[in-house]
Amino acid sequence: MARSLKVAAAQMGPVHLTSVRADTVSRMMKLLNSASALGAKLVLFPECAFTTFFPRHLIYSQSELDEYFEHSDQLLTSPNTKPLFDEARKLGIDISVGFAERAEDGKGFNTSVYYSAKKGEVIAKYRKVHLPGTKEPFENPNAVNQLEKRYFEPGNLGLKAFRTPDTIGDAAKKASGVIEAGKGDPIMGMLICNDRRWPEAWRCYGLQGVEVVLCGYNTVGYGPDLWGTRKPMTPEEAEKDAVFHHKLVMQANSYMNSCFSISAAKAGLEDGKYDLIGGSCITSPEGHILAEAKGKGDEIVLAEIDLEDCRQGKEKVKTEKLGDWILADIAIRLSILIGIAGSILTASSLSKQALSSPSYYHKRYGVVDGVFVYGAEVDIEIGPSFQSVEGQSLPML
Ligand code: CDT
Repeated sequence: MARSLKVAAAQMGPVHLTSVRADTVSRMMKLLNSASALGAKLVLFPECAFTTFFPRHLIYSQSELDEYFEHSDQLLTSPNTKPLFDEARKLGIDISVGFAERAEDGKGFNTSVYYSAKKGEVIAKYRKVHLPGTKEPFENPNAVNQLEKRYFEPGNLGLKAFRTPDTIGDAAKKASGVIEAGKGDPIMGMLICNDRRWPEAWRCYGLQGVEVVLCGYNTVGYGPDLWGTRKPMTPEEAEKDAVFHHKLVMQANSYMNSCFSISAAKAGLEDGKYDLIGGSCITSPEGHILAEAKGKGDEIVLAEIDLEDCRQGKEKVKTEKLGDWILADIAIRLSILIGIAGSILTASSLSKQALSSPSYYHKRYGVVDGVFVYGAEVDIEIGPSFQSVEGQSLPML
């Protein structure tokens, strides 16, 4: 049985420091209407979609900074954001959108929500785990800054997959007593920009049976202070490379986790200075690009996807069996032992070292209630990606 739906990335051109919020929201509503006319049932907007990517700027004034933030419980009522959600409800389109979140305790997060049009409410929230950049600006006055670590805390909600009710017509419902493998409501997960470069972030979702990963982004094409340089590059070469790496991670991780992905850029020359890449795209579980943006302005990227296409890879190609992981675990332990033969480290400090070294991240797999999850054996000191994921699982229906 096909489980098809039309999905879209709403790529946005630049939003400037001087942009008026109502105008930006109007642009977003226009994109939503275009997607609706094409039959989309889900539209993804970029990271921090409502404003310029303000972490480029050193802002001292709290009141000025507050202009860029929203409270997540006020998204559906604040004049800054309400019109977009109202339009989504009216059109019957689910949306996922990124914004700077001010939490009740005053902390800032780089957040994405998923809004269900059918329910008329936000049904999932994700806070970006991998915050790039620095707390303080670079000394070079011409550098591209990314002060995310200054304005945001690392996400503390984990990477929880969720189902999106009523996005496909004939999904089997548990409540009806009919449980057919792979026939339920779609399973989705959210990443934000830099998260997409971390395989363990994807794997957290992959191990929960994710079918569609949503990722909004603001990625600068040329920022040698920020990215570091392997070799000198012209801005044009650097941008080409940045687009290449964006597509590489979307395609490769879709393939490795047998899921679709949708990515939506804020693109173009923001604040007259920061050239953001385009490349918004929709990828298949086989790693192919199904649709991609043509330019760097406001644009809808649309594809019809059949979630059934996720199953072959999940069930036949990349099946995870306990025995396989025990063997992998033994192999990793042996290679550690051989690698440090002669060292005075004890076996227990060895295994601690293995866990804290990125190259041994495989060890972080574990089994909780019969389901493979990340972080089952490790604690949150190991790395930000593993926060709060212990025990969270969403077996495929
Ligand atoms: N917004 C965001 O996360 N941008 C980052 C820039 C990386 S800077 C080293 C990205 O991964 O695209």
